[in-house]
Amino acid sequence: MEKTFFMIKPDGVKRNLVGDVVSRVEKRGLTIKAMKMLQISDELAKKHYAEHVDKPFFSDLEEFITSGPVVAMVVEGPKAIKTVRNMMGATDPFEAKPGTIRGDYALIIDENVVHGSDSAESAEREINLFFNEDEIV
Ligand code: RTP
Ligand code: MG
Repeated sequence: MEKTFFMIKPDGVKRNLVGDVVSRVEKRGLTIKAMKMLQISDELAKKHYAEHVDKPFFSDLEEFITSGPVVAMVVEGPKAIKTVRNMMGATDPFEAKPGTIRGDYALIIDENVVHGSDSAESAEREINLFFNEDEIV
């Protein structure tokens, strides 16, 4: 069993996709171990996307990810990190295959509905950034 951090971004919440995205995770057979809605601060955005702070797109990314509430989750299952990444589809929705979340619900890279940890190290770091131990069931 493996845990990953998964998040519905502000565009997904605004577009009322929370139920559908959560349903996909549940129907796949993954287990939701923690879930909460929150608004990401500039400080948390810089920590969460630490690997991107020096990239040219970071200011747009920060503005977007702090623009409204998100739904953050800890998701568990066999190979959960890669499984969730596969369910998300490619970063650029134009490249994302139909049947993936981004391939079904998004058009542009700046608003791609979901985030998922990309490695075991990221998963541990991101889970600890968003959740206290006692919030994970
Ligand atoms: P995420 O972290 O949000 O799950 O997305 P990801 O792993 O698929 O992609 P990543 O490389 O980590 O990029 C984080 C977010 O930054 C935006 N981005 N824009 N304009 C660009 O070239 C560019 N590259 C990345 C995307 O919104 C991406 O989700
Ligand atoms: Mg990423």
